[in-house]
Amino acid sequence: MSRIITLLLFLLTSLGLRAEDGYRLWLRYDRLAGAPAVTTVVLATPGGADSPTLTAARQELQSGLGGLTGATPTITLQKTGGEIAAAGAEGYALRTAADGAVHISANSDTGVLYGAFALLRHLQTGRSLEKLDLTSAPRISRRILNHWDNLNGFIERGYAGFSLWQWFYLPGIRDPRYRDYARACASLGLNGAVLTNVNANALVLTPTYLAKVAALADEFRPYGIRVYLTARFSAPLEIGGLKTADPLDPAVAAWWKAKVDEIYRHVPDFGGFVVKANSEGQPGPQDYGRTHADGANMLADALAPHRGIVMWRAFVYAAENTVDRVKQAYNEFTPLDGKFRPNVVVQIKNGPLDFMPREPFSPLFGAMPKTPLAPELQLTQEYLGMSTQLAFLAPMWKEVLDADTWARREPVESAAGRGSTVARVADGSLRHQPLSVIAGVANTGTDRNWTGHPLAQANWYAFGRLAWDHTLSSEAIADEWTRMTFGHDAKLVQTITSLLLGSRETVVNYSMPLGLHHIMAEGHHYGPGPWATHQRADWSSIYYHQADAAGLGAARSAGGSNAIAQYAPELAALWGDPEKCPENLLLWFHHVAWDHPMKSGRPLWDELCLRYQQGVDEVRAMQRAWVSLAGQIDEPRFTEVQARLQRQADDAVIWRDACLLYFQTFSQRPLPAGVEPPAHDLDYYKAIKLRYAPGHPSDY
Ligand code: GCW
Repeated sequence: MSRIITLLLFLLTSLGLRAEDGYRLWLRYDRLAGAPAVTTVVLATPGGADSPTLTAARQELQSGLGGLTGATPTITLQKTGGEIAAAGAEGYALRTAADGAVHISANSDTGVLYGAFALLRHLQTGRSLEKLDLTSAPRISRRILNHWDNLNGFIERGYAGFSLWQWFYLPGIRDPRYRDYARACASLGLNGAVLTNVNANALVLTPTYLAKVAALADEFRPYGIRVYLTARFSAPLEIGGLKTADPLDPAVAAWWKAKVDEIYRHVPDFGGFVVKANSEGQPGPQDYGRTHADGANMLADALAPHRGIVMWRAFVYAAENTVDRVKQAYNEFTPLDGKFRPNVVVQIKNGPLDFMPREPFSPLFGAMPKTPLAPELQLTQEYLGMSTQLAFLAPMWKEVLDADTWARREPVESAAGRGSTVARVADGSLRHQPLSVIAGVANTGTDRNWTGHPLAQANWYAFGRLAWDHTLSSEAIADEWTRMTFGHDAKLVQTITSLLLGSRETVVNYSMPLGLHHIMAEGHHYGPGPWATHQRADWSSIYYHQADAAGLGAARSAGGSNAIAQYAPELAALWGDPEKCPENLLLWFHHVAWDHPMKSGRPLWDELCLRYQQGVDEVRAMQRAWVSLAGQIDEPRFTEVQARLQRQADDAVIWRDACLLYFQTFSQRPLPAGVEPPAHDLDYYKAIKLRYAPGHPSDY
């Protein structure tokens, strides 16, 4: 047996397929056939002086160019002649000089570091250096990963192991992985990390932990990454000895001011706070009859002298509120527009509900013109199969970022609203707002390959690239990532990119097609649970699908909850009419009769069944596509993806059968031709209890 393995390893090695464990992510610097020689690289900054960031850039270029081209380049430092136009504070210019030297110039050391990674990416993706002349600058200034990591190492909704932050061993013992994390982030231009869960623990603000936070900040600083923390609103009570956390109480404001000053003594470039307040049991200003603005402004005033910011989350809804849950954030936040300090950003999940496989964009993006708004995206696939299933999320994020809010420009232009995309709201260009933020809930953990599913690395990559430049296409991002992570063979690139690009829609099809949402199993959120009822109506699936004998879907147009009215009139007119509403959002906005004719000519019920079947068929096609790459991918990654796709196929069948059998109790219609009959009855699926699923604090 072992002889066979040795032989196999020998064969693979001789084919150039070294065993991969995924640790290197997309920063693989193996020799690339045909890579152009780069003998000299000139790094140019205004000061021309060395720094830890330039050292990091040099080290990366030495190992990267050395590995890719087989020759270590000479790297020199220089002063720039003047400001590099269009590079801004963090951008870079890449240029090949007549003598063949590559110049990386920037207005800051971090810009040079980003330029170094861009040069490496250029080579890794097989592009030529001839006449290279490009300038690139980020469109959004704070590009931040949000880690929902607890101090005990558990990651809420984390499916790739435990927290990367080894709190017990810090500050003295520093895992080399911190540096590799920082390299990966910097390679994409990510410049911030919120270290702690939004369900916050005040302990991280105590001196013992601040020393640990400072150690992580020191590790990340050369890579241009600032640390941020989550602020537990009741911290003055829990660690400050105060009797209240009322934001309008001067003693509370003074406590936070002193605490913030203390943080900056530990971390001089601390980024600021993220706050989840009065949401899902978290404390907040409303506990004292104050508003979100009162709470945010109090913290913002403490941070302002240090140029820190507050990212105040708009993910709020309350059990006792009987208004449609998807309307609640808008109702609470729009009256506060214009009432926040300039260093407050309101951080909004992409959709009005909660990271479902498909939601319309949150109407808040079009409704708070005086406030900087940050999209919060979720890399960790809480509702899209965790790290077990493949779902490449760039297409989902692009769908939101490119969506036109139709928010009026000021002054109103002729084509009022046209072009007021979520991306332009986020990057501040629509209203010339200086502060811009984008946040992504990280999918990283201690798994050797960082993200559990080897292909989920692509979501980290895509988030970083879109945070830098939201105009990049999903196709371009998938192509880059595949070449850097797997190689350049045309069939391989074609196969993997199409797998990636179709995968999110496939998950939609077999789990929540046609605008269905929130019908997953309770607690861990993995797998179907359309029957789920909870003592909280807004945590029950039936609250969202509203299935009955007449039809299916949430009634949110004028005759229903009228959530549609939170959108611009142009959108409300489109989405509010079941005849015009895009079918992929139909059941989000409308309760539709089972026999409602769909665009295909089929009644809703048949269409629904066939979508679920299509999702299953697509996963099977993904499996076949992957298997067709046998021999072209190193064995560890090949086998791991293959196994996960098999699990995904099995789980897709469960989604289809469970949902169709359940909805059939209302529709009373037979499965149309082309849909495989379920292997079990409904009770079987209802009885499935997944125990100890990862990422969820309690059993299930
Ligand atoms: O969807 C919910 C998740 C919670 C999460 C919350 C939030 C961090 O199930 O685990 O808490 O969203 O975004 O605050």
